[in-house]
Amino acid sequence: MKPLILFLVFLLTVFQSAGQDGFNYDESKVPQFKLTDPLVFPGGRKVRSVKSWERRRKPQIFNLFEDQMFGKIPAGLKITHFRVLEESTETPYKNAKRKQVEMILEKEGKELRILMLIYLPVNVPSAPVFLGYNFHGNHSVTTDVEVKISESWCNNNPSLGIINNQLTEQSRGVESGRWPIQMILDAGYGVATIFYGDVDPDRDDFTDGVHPFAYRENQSRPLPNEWGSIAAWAWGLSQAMNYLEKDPGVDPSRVILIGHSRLGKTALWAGAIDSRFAMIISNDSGCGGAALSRRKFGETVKRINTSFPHWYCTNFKAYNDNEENLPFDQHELIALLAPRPVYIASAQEDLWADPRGEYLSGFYATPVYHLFGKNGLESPVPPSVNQPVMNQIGYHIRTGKHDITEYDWTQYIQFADRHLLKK
Ligand code: GTR
Repeated sequence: MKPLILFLVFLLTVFQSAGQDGFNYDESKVPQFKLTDPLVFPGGRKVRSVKSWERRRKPQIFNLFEDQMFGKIPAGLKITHFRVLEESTETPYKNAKRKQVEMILEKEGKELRILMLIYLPVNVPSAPVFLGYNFHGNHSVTTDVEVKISESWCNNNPSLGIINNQLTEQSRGVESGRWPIQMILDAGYGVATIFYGDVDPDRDDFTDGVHPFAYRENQSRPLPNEWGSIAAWAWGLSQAMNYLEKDPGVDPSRVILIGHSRLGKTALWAGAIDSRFAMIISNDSGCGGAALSRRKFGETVKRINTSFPHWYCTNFKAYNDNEENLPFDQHELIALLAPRPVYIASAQEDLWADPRGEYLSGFYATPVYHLFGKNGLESPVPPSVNQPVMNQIGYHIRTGKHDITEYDWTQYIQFADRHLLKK
């Protein structure tokens, strides 16, 4: 009996030290690493002024992210028409106005149609707005029966009524817990959301969504340095901004990007490509989002490029098992957003997304915020759970799992009040 128990203990130890599925969740096994310094030019010269950051160093870092990770977005590709399909104050919410806007890209007889759902507080003449994608259709964020159902391809999810890759009536309201619309409106903010599959279905197929609209003759997928799906989704947010800038109910100088998980990765890149966004929120964005890649804690570059080969550009695959040779790390993605307020959030049980790595990105981006005279995440040690930090960079780690909750939204509203509310 005894040898058997010893053997089982041995097996358990081997299993635990390997980590679940062979991924590392043990802080003591995080490799030693040296980060690239956003404030040092490749030749070793230091960035000492906002001017030299803005004119020279920031474009260098941006170009590397574009060329090696997210892929170049084709210049000049734009939504050709915006159509307000309907607007009404008859909604399930108090003091609210709903608008549904169709964004159409028309080119050579082909069309891409993207639906945006907007709720605005009627008592605010020109409202700040949270803009973000949803995973399962605009109708999934609300019980409002007037909200249209997208016909775009969606990953099957029978428990949400998504079969044959089509959204259905059954998924109305299923994500309303993630979108506390009344609370957002009551705080004086609007909310605008789009089903991400309308811009590019989330699958490794470059014949659908927006990509084909930019192909040259005989091209059937992006070149190694051309846009993957995350860059395509980021493009869509800029297009939405083109509409919001013209909507009289919206204050375009106070549009806040928000995204959870892969859509948090998207929000960060969208903020980097488009300086019109006033604030950026990354909720549990993890690997390829806010988390430092060199820590190799939880999800890794290789794993993300294998499970989701279409998210980043082909060049990014050169860093599979090769994070130390990345010419940047994710702290520099945060630095690209400076001096705008940015909030990074983690969840305690979401080890896959490396909460500590998400915090450290904000910490290592902080010297760039200092250049602008702003405070970021000043301590090398993350705060305790449910103890938000709110400088120009905000951060919290809440109890619970990978999700976006009312607790998260409560902090985002407070952070937005602090930075964007007109006194
Ligand atoms: C996971 C992926 C993460 C995260 C997440 C999500 O499967 O590994 O990087 O993006 O999906 O978007 O929910």
